Amino acid sequence: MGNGAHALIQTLVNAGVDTCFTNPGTSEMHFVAALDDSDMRGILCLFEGVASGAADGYARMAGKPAATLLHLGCGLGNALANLHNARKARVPLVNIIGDHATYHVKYDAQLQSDIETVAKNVSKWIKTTPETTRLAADAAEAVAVAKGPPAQIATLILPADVSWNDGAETAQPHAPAQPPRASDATVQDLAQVIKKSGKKVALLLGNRVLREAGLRAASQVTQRTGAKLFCEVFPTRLERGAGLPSVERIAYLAELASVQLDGYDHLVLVDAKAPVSFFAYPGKKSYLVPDDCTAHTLVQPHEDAMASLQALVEAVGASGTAPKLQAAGRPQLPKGKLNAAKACQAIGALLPANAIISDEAQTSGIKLPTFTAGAPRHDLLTLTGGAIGQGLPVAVGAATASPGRPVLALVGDGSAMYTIQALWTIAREGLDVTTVIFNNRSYGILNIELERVGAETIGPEAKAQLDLSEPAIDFVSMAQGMGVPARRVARAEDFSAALKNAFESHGPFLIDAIVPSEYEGLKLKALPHLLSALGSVPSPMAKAIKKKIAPWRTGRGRARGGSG
Ligand SMILES: Cc1ncc(C[n+]2csc(CCOP(=O)(O)OP(=O)(O)O)c2C)c(N)n1
Ligand SMILES: [Mg+2]
Repeated sequence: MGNGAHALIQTLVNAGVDTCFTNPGTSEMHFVAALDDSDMRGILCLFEGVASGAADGYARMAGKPAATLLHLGCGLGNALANLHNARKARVPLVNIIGDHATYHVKYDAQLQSDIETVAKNVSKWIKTTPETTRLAADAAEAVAVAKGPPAQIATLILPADVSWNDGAETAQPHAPAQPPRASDATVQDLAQVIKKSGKKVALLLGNRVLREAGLRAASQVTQRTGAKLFCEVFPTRLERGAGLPSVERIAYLAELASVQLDGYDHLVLVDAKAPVSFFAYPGKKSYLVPDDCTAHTLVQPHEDAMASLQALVEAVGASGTAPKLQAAGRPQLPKGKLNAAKACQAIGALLPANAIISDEAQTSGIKLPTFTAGAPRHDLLTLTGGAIGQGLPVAVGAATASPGRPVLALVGDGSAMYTIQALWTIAREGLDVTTVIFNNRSYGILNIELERVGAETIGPEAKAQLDLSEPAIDFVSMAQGMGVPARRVARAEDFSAALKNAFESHGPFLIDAIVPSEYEGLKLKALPHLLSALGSVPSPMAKAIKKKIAPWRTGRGRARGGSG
């Protein structure tokens, strides 16, 4: 029998949780001390939001939880935005939060706070272990709950004396869950809906069916029945590229999403929620399923999503149908003054096989789906919960979980500044992460939003809240200061050369890409008017306008902006 911390770590490792993103303090010192004796890998992050985002990225790629180690309520609070993103990503994650010793709580010492209340926002399963003998069992339960289904965040609060006292025994992992698949009645009903002739049907794919097996199965259904394939706006992990079925993402801008969904009689949700607008806007719709369209749910969160989709394939008679696969094809290398679209073009031209893209490029990534559609197959990880500062931490976790796979983090300059400390962890761990900062010296998306919400006057003080140009942020110095080699580029040829180099050499590199904002001047002024017009013009005209705003073809790419 050892102390609580040893038993806790051994229990986590036994249950497959062998990676912990840490930012410890005094109350976690026994956990830290016990790492040396264990098979747990501790990875230090210099801000809790990096640790939580990294655990999210890890889970997306490893398909199993990592742990975070955080310091009391304040440390957990700092981790919250990326825990929120992880909750929306529906990934498994185990928080270990150190707390004061049980007998110390009553003194209301400086760091004393209500940890459970902080955790409640992101975690349904929260337990403060009151004594050492119960710690290992609680840890085993935390991992089982986190794995689900549904996958979720479990938070184990660990008083310091529970951690340092002896008397703990390691607990065995729970048996893996055996989730049921959707009922036969549901599957048969939906098969009838999809096959009903004369009705327009679309499938909206989400979360667990966006990997190869799910995409192939869904494509079999649509190839057999003529239904349309969409996927949710911000997927947790989407496999895409040459040789895989391509799927059109629902647009971030609600007005464009409405055009995409216009005319469908039935929307079949496969592990996805019915689409809603990111925000409410005066006079605009929040719920984006058209009024005369019926939404149907194939699979519940606690059920087996893949098995349910497979049952649907059989029920519509598509078992023998070949899925439609994306052909290989890359764009030319761009030339001249760099802009965001050209950077995306270069990425499409140079992306290595088996890459993982952590996409927080915001407005600068609008052309990314088109230019990478026929690139070698890759995984795309996106900003699931809209809380920015996630792209770099997710890249840390994805690279940790996937040694041997190149990771590309695409990050807006504004977003990068929330969790820039991630670069230090990337350097320290020697992770193969290439970072592109889209340095448009602006909260570009918010310029669009400011026009879009119908603000009456936009004065210099308002504009200053969205402007990052003075002083200009020097990402090269910051990267170098944290051990990441870096280069600033303003021409397309230099961007391509830097990117090629970064892909060819293992390890971290950062490109500070100086680009203009995608939406400026007349284009910015015109956008809200065009978007408003979409709701009141005939459908073919709306589709034509959407093509102008988002010119890439259905099925090859999609319209998307950022997280507003
Ligand atoms: C935690 C959090 N804080 C603030 C915001 C509001 N917000 C959304 S996008 C954005 C600016 C993004 O700027 P950048 O990353 O430079 O991308 P750009 O819009 O310039 O393409 C902000 C501040 C948010 N979504 N989440
Ligand atoms: Mg920006």
